[in-house]
Amino acid sequence: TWKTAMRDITSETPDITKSIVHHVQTSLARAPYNIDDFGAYQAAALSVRDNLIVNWNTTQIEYSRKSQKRAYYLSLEFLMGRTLSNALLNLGLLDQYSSSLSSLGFGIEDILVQERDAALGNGGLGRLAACYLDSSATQELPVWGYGLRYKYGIFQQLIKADDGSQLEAPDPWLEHQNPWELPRLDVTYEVRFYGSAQRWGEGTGRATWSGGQEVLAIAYDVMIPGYGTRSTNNLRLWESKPKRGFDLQSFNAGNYERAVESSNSAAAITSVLYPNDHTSFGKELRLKQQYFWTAASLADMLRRFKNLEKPISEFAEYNAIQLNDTHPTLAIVELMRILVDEEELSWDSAWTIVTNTFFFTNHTVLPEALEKWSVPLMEHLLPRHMQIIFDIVTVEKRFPGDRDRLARLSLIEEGFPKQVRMANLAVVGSRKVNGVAELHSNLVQKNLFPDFVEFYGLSKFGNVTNGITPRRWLDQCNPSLSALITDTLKIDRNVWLKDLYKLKGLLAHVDDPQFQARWAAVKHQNKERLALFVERQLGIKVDAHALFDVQIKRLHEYKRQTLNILGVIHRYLLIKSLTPEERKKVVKKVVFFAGKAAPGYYIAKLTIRLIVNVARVINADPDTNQYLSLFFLPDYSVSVAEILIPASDISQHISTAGTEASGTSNMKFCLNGGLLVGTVDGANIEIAEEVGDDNVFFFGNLTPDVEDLRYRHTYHPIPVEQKSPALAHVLNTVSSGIFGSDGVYEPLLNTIREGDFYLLTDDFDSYIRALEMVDEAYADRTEWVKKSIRTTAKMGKFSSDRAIQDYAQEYWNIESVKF
Ligand code: 26Q
Repeated sequence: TWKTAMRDITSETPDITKSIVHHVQTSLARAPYNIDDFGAYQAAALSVRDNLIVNWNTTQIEYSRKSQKRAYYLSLEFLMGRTLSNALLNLGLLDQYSSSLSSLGFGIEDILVQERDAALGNGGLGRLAACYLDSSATQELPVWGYGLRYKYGIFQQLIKADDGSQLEAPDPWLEHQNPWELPRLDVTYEVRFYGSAQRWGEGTGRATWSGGQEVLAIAYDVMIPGYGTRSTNNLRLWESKPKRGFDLQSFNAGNYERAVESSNSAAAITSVLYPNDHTSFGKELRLKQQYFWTAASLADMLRRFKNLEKPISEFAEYNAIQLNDTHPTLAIVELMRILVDEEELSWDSAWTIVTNTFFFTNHTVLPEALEKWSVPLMEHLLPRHMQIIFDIVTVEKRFPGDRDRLARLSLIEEGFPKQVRMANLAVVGSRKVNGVAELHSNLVQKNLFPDFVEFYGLSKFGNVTNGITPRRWLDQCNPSLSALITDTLKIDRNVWLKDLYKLKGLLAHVDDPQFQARWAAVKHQNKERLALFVERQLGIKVDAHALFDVQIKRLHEYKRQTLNILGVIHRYLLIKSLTPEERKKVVKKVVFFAGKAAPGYYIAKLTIRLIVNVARVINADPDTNQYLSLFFLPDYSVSVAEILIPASDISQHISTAGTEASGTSNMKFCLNGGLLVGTVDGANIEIAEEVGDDNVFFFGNLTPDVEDLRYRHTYHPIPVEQKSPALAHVLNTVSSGIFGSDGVYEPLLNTIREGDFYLLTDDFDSYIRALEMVDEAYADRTEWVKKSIRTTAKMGKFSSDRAIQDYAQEYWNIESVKF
């Protein structure tokens, strides 16, 4: 216990133990004998942080000394999850901290789970940014992230006990001090809003922007350690603060409300992460977030560049800026403003610098996700930027073309009000544009920006298939599998975790019965771990011998969780119709769902409600519940994913073909030996190319057919009864009220009966067939284990190390900094 440890501290005590105890007594100002698990977590974190700070400092000094080109990853989301376990792994200190904590009377597992997730993101896009930071640091690349330090991350999801619907609660993740950030109260910038812009210098395009409101941006630095290197990169997050405490004049005049008004509005900018993904609303506060963040980040980059004492014309030779979707597109305009108005460069030389600096990644082709901002709002909030956008438009108009084509190329969409198309602006202002998987990148070229492809040529458009970090998504979340792999490959973990292609060495062992048995045992152990987690969360026992089937992602119609739950109901009705004798032949299955719905997304929330209520009925049915059970795990997060992914036998990635840009959890499941049930969409296609078609359960219509099918839904509709009697039966069963009466689900069911934009009626039968194939394959357990091994073995391509290399070489042109 702590008491003994304290008394026993001698010169023999390991330094780590001393350091933990030291932080209890100093940083935490607590007595070591009354420390709980949370206090022990805090002390251990502070002690680990000391190591990170030293490495971080050394790295940043080296970057400055070497003056090489740097890259900046601008993302409004960084979905980091927990840090302590990752920092310990990357520093190579896990075993030492584990034994120090144990000598102090604590189990490392109990300590690690004390940490709250840093959940500054919605889903795929935010988690991708986090994986890319890990890979950049690991490869010793001079890459910084820039984002916002939201006071509240993605909302906490609660499931209402009475009707099973989603409730949202705030996520006050900074309630306790955050040991992973360094407040840089001295690194601040002033960011202007509103005011007016006055043109000057005839023909130069210059202007002065003045007046309005000024808000202070304060830097908080999050340390990003690389794996197996001292290289420690920086993620700089901005917090907003009023420039002056409050308006003293109003205060003295007795108008207290007015006195704090503007200071409140300044603090509000970084108060909360917007919880919508794939819908752009046009809220003023969101636009404020985007400008606040891009302005502060660019000012910071410029200050750093000026320290190099190079001519401003060389800016793009020293800086590459990656735009994570259109959210930071204003950075293009802001850099123009700085170069033209403040550096007094000519418009053309400024534009050359800008278009050599920026790179733009698109993450979705869904039209409702494409950002547009109303011109009047922009004129009001950012008058100078609106002028610059109009000037870019004028310059672009110099190029020939017919009127329709020019309209499609235009940055401004006609209408009431007129709108700025951020994606077009991002394309025009960037050196290169990329999608996130082969299919998606083709759709970006053919459907989203065909006129720009014609205009600029294909060389401006590329593909970088997404990747995931194998450190978090294999070694950390699945230590037993990692250990088995190391043991089998007979090479250091350090080596294969940095060169994931090494996994193909597992193929040589695929027929070894002993290895197969160990592989299966690891999967089973992970299923037991998940079963225990579910029992603690929901109080229901789970049979770990059943097939585990998982779908975890944001709730969205295009991702078709509805298809999955209707499939579950189909299976339930089928089992129910069997005799007890027949039932014994059924493959036992447990289905897991998790994911959040945007608070205003009515249909997605209704889907959650249906899943929860179907689960209540199915799990309580004694005829079937040993063959089929169903769980909706509330409050999905990175940490929950770390438990679910290693435990899956199959996972579902069943978006309507052509709608899921890439998907990244598909990669995580396969890396952990889980097989995919999926449509021919996003990165599923490239995964199948790597692991082999026989190891993926594909179904459904293909992308080229989607347009035609939708056309037929609109102009030649066929009733569900005719198209898929099985689906019609399921829909009628839901309507009949056995999962809740009063017709609550009708609006959801009607999206399928009428219009069926996401083509559930077209894909249902082949989906059910794919699941039957899963059952058949799972019955031959040896073959199944081989499929599982082969899948993991062929996942080398999907390391985010490969993706970051692609960006570093093909886009940013940066080199690693070794020291
Ligand atoms: C835009 C404007 C206003 C408010 C919110 C937004 C917004 C926020 C988040 C729009 C989109 C997002 C997130 C998109 C996203 O996560 N896309 C996913 O990106 C992954 C990484 O590339 C892909 O794997 C997924 O396929 C893609 O859906």
